Amino acid sequence: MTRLQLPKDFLWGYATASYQIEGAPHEDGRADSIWDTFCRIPGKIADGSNGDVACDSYHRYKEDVALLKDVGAKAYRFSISWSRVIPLGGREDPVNDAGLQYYVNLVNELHANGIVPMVTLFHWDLPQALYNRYGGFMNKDEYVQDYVNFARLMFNTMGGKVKHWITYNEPWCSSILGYNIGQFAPGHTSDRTKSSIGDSSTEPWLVGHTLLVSHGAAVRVYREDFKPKDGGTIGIVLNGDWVEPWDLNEPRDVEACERKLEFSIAWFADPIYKGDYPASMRKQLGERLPRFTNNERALVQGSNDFYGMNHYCANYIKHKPTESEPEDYLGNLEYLLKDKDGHAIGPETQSPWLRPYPQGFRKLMKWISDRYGRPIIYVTENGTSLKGENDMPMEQILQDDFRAEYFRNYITALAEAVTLDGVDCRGYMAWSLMDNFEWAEGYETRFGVTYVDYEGGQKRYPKKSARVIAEVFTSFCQS
Ligand code: PNW
Repeated sequence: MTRLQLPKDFLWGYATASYQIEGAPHEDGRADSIWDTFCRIPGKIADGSNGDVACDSYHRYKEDVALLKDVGAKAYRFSISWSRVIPLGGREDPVNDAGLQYYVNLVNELHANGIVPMVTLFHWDLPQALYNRYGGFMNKDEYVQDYVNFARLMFNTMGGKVKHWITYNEPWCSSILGYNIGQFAPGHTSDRTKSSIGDSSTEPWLVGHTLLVSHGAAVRVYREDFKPKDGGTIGIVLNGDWVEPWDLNEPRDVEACERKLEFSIAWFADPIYKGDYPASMRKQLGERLPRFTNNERALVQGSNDFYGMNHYCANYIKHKPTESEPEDYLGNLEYLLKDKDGHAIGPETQSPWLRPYPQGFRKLMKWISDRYGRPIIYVTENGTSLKGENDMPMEQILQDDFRAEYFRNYITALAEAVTLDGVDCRGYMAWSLMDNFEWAEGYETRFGVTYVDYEGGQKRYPKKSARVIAEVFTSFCQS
């Protein structure tokens, strides 16, 4: 039997995002993002909460870094709050040096502790001012210039110290959850019971296009003006769950599986690696799916130095025998938690969409690797919530065997993909370093390997899973 192995210098660690952990929304000149305003709308966040305090990382970043060191992390993926560094967001708007300094301090603290920073420029918190000014992502020409200006500011400020850049976290979520379902900021949807504005049949595809083009434009700036001297790498992070047919013997379910992967992953990855949207999307969406101009294609195609992969779970997929609805974003199919025989894909967690299925991780890594010519992959998120965790006493929370097993199984699946399938994976960031603001789920759902005591002054207590992750990587990474 081949021994499962990961490279000795494999970059493993933890991920977080600005709005989920920082708090301090009005300190040192930060202005609102679309998440600050979204949280103020009654009914949008499960427990009525917001990111006003969160993990208080704006004041406790040194504790965060000490925690990372404590749990043996080699790397830390965090994101920039755009409205902290350019409060009004735009290319003519003033830069906020105090906000910028926070990230410089964080990066310095990471380096002082031997931890590699991985920076996500955008993890969903668009400056509210840009949404008000021209509709944010819906105005491609304005938005691309403002995003590139923001990206350039960050490259300029930290390019010497940051060698791993991510343009976007999960553009699928910004497009579909933000502009189709309306579950995430800014909450656009055709469903008038949820929002007075939005067109689910057209807006998500326009938003996705804007995000892709702006990603490509920022990568070009990095490659032309920074990469030659700074020598770093840059890529986008895409989310994607694995899929299994609801009925293995139904070819239309098998076909629908591929279509589901195309509508969620290839929507963004095909333009980047192949130069255009997948044929299945063009077929279903027609002219609602934008077309790349020659200039846009030149920006987008080939724009990934690495593929950033967020992955959590899997679903069963059942084809729909009827014509697709205009609001459909899945590829005219149903995704289900049980197959034809009533067998569940995985155990329940606190997140309705998340059922662990570790073998799906290995399969998806291979699918990405095969489809895109064996790119360098960084797993930029992977993790789980735990059913009822928030209601448990603290001693029980710290003994999170379910999460520890999840990580053991998923990291083993990763080692299989690398050792047995030849997938070129260079790093892995678990989601998340600590419990934090889980978007529309508020604080009821915890994803951390560290317990955060929100009532007791945001104190942090490592859970068992933090120790297990270190053990698992230590055993795979010895050569
Ligand atoms: C990711 N879904 O998002 C995000 O990048 C993180 O910020 C987040 O905290 C983490 O996963 C855990 O949820 C997702 O509904 C959020 O399918 C929701 C979904 C997928 C990904």
